[in-house]
Amino acid sequence: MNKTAFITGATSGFGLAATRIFVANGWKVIATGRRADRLQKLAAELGADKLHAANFDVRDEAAMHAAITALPPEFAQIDLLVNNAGLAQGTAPAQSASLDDWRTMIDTNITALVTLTHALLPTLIERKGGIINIGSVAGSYPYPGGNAYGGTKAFVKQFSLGLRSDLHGTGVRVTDIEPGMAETEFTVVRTHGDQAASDKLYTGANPMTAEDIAEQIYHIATLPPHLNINRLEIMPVTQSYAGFQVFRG
Ligand code: NDP
Ligand code: 8X3
Repeated sequence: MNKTAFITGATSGFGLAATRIFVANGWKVIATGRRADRLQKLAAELGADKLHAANFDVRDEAAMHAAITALPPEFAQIDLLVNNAGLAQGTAPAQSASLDDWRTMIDTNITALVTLTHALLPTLIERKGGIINIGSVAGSYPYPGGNAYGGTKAFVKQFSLGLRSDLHGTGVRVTDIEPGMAETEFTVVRTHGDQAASDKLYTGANPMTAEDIAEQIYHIATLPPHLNINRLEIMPVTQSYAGFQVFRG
């Protein structure tokens, strides 16, 4: 086992939990995020021979390319890209949502994801590697206030399926994991720092954990090479569908 994973958004939530699982199973991980202090702590915990900390904002294309160019040779042969860095901003209806929030989600969840994928595709093809994108149930099912966030995750789903098509015959696997409710820092970020709102959402709901999703990422990455899970939609048992709404004026 001498495989390397490039995991974006490894300072928190799914990306952090996945980094720990991959390293525990003998992988090397390039862990990315903006919070350098967290990445340094993680490198100290897991070992600099196992974890390379790449500290950049995924929306900064020049910084992204510089981080890739600066990879030490022992981390440069990438077998797996986990496009996990992402966020929701706001829960307001479209008519009162912040355009800045929408642009942040599009820049992070779409533009950065395709930019990084484009940069790493040659290596992934050479290594017959894999791409695991983190979509969301919000990309398939609309809900009030989901507007642009759901739109970005619908893009991730369709882009993932399109990559499958284009990578036909290369041996590269592509999966879109589409989680429902999981307790991470996601809702604190979405509410611009409202920990009480986050606690209220998750309390008593028995949501998924970061580890639940990280285990799925690892499982998919280590399936026999002739298998490809195209999409994995996964929810806590406590979450389901609510149907259509009708307005009577
Ligand atoms: P967290 O907020 O806990 O983690 C998000 C990660 O993304 C952090 O490591 C953060 O790092 C990174 N990130 C965000 N913006 C940037 C940026 N501009 N540049 C670099 N890194 C960035 O949330 P989750 O773990 O829950 O979210 C991970 C993914 O899962 C996201 O794509 C989210 O949309 C998706 N998702 C989450 C669900 C949930 O219920 N939690 C359900 C379905 C999908 P840093 O801030 O240090 O830069
Ligand atoms: C996050 C899940 O249901 O909050 O992608 O949109 S949800």
